[in-house]
Amino acid sequence: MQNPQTSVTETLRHDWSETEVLDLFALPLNDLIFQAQSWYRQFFDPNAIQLSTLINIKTGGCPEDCAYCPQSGRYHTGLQAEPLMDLEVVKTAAIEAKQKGASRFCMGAAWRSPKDRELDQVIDMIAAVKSVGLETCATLGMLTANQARRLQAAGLDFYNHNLDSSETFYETIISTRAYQDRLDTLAAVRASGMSVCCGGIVGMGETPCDRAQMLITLANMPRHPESVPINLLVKVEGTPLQDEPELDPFAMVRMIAVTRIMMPASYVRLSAGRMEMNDECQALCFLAGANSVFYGERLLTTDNPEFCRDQSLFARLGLKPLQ
Ligand code: SAM
Ligand code: DTB
Ligand code: SF4
Repeated sequence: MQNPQTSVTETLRHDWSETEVLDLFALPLNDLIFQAQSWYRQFFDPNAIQLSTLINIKTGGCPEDCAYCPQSGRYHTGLQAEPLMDLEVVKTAAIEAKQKGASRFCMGAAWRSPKDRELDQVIDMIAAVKSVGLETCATLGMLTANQARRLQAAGLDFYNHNLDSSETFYETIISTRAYQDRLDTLAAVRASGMSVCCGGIVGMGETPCDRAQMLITLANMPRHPESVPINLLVKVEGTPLQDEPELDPFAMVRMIAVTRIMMPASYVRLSAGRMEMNDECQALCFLAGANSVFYGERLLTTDNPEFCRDQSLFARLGLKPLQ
């Protein structure tokens, strides 16, 4: 745990260079994990894990062309588009998530950006989820400053909006909006007073330089995102990235470790892709400093480990869910 004499803000860095970060990526794995653990233990109980349950409140039919995403209306993934979910269905799912031990409930919508009328409905959902006693998070696409303020006023605790990759690689993955749009939404979220949840995806064909640049953009922000999800690409048939080669599992472990070193006081989430990882790989990710997962049988449109499988993994590793 951190020495109370030193303030957290003094310890955290916002001046990372690409060479420094690439050197971290290139360390022998044992040295990298030792550094990550050393930072991790200054800020967190290393045996506690934060659990967020996801729900897809609006499925498919999205106008954007994100090459990884099964919810883009442009690809033929066999996904049936659905309208915005009823409030009662969301509340029932939140009650189940709470009973199963989640501390946060994250609502995702396949939108480029929400219309104000849609935001009204999400605001009702935020109140319902809060009444269950869960932290709230939403990921609804791009926001204006005013929309961010409205969500904050409604009690939304976190807003998730990922950078996904480096600025240069991003342009090869999404053509319907620019990296700067992402940064603008993140700035609006930060200015509103909500906590920021922002990370990316590995395994899309990016280089270690792209991974380093994405982490530098995050860590060199005036404040680190409170939550950093690291997703392993889920290769969905019908998306342009369906045939991407398998990523070396150790590349995921390294990405988690470097994220932990650069943003030591943030929650680092081992996010999408756990269905493709064995228990040993997940344990290595926790050793590298991941202290959060998506918990529940579905992510947005794809499978995630079942509740009981995760409960047994946490018990075998001695990990205690945070409340
Ligand atoms: N439509 C909103 C947006 O894009 O901002 C919110 C939902 S979107 C599905 C949220 C994030 O999920 C994406 O930014 C991406 O990081 C992640 N994601 C989507 N499809 C994925 C996949 N196949 N594998 C891994 N992560 C994925
Ligand atoms: C995040 O970083 N990962 C989540 C969440 N934020 C919204 C989404 C993962 C989606 C995986 C593919 C799917 O299930 O559609
Ligand atoms: Fe739409 Fe979000 Fe999927 Fe992109 S990631 S296609 S914006 S749902």
